[in-house]
Amino acid sequence: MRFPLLLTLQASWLTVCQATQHYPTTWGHYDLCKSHGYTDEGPTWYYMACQPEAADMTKYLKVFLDPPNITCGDPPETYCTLENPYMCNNECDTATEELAHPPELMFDFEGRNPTTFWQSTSWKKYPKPLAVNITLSWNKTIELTDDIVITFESGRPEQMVLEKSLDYGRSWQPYQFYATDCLDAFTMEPKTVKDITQHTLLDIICTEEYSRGYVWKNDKTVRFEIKDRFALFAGPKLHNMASLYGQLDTTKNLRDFFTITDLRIRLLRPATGATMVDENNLSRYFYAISDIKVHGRCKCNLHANSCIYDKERLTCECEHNTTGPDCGRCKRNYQARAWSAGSYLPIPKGTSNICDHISLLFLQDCECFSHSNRCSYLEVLNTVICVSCKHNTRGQHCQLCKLGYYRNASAELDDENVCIDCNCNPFGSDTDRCNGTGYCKCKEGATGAKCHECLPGYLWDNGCKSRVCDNELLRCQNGGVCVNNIRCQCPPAFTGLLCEKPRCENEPGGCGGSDSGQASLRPPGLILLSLLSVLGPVFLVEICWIL
Ligand SMILES: [Ca+2]
Repeated sequence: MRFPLLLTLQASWLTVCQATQHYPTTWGHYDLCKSHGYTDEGPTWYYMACQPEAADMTKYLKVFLDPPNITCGDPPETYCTLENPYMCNNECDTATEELAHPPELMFDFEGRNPTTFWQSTSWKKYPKPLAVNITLSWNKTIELTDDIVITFESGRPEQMVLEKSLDYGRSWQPYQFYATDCLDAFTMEPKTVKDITQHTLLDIICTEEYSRGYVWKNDKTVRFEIKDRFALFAGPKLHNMASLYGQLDTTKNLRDFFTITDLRIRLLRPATGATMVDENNLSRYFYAISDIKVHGRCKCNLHANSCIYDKERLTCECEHNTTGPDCGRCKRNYQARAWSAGSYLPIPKGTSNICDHISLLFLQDCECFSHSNRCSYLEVLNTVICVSCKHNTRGQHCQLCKLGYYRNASAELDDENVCIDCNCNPFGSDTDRCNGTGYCKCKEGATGAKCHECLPGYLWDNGCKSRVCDNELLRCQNGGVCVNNIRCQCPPAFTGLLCEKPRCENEPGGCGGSDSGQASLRPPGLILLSLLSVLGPVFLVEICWIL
């Protein structure tokens, strides 16, 4: 069963090889996202940078006019020609299909005679400007691949701006200014695309090339020259696309320059011919556009070779484990490394920069020093962390000690005993945490590594208290009286901090003598108990030892 499958795979690989040979080898065609191949371990995929083919993008746009009622024909109007004010046979009427000029006619199939075109109302409100914005929206990032060509049915406008948006119409930047007199209209020096160099490619110019009046009646088009700009890098006949692709790859500004989500044609002043505006015949002045050409391709960040139009929306068919309308992020569980766009380089197949499954990352980065065998992927940080660290460890790699534990300097990181309990005395220390050498932070009066002892002048009572004695608590033993809470004034027969010791103990012969008689006053066990209640359990060991 396996053998025929391999043959099929091999056959398709051969087809792929043959297919790619049709294209020039000097620059990539980027039409394949992956192909089958073989390694010593068996069949495998090879991934390549890929992009959809360039296409006529006007099929996928939505057009908006501003003002919305600027299209002619409601009410019906008759227009005169610019050249001859007495030739008035151009009728516009939205109610009659043959006489209507809706915006769609800018994008229908051309080649018919007569042409079909959109037309505006005439300049009835002169001298108020006749301004129209025509917005073309794709709701998708598009990379332009050819000149934008606008064909006017009437005279070309005397002032116009072509603008682009890269953020779905939120902000706009000019692409090019067009005027019969650039200085007068936009206070810009007139230039042509020929004045642009590699270094000034991103400069926005004003051109007078496309605004000459009716003398050039056959000049009907207004262009935005994409190919001339490409040629600055790729040579006059675009024979060196590798150079262009290399530039596009490395210069984000350049790439963005040719990328749009929307275009806006701002018609600011219609053609008026060589003369002054004839106020008695304003129906000579209007805009009419028969065709708009926009060629480009879906921007898929070199992660897709096709783009589908579904439910009036363009979407890249993402490969390389990417997703999103522009393949702009890695698919869930494929974020083993940060997303990046594919690259045209090296020519001819580029680099796919595919998104890897995070299990690959797990293998590489799930290092928990034997304190855990489980990792989890944190999308926000694009990193892998150990889960459920044991042996009182914590941290991304279980390389730190839990709070309340400190690092055992003599143990390796993967030792079960790498973290030691701080064991801070809960009464004597501020927190249960200690420093790197096991020392706890003590409260006032307490001391010792674990804060389990008292400084001189302090007495242990669930922590170190500055008072030595207290009459209410009757700390002073055997009838002693507490003086200013700092010392016990003992009756003559007793001594010690709390008068707990019969004085006879210090005398020669001890308390065995008949004159001492102190032992009968309190049984030693009772003394011990009271002592314990004062000194706390910390001294228990020493006391037991004394006993
Ligand atoms: Ca048309």
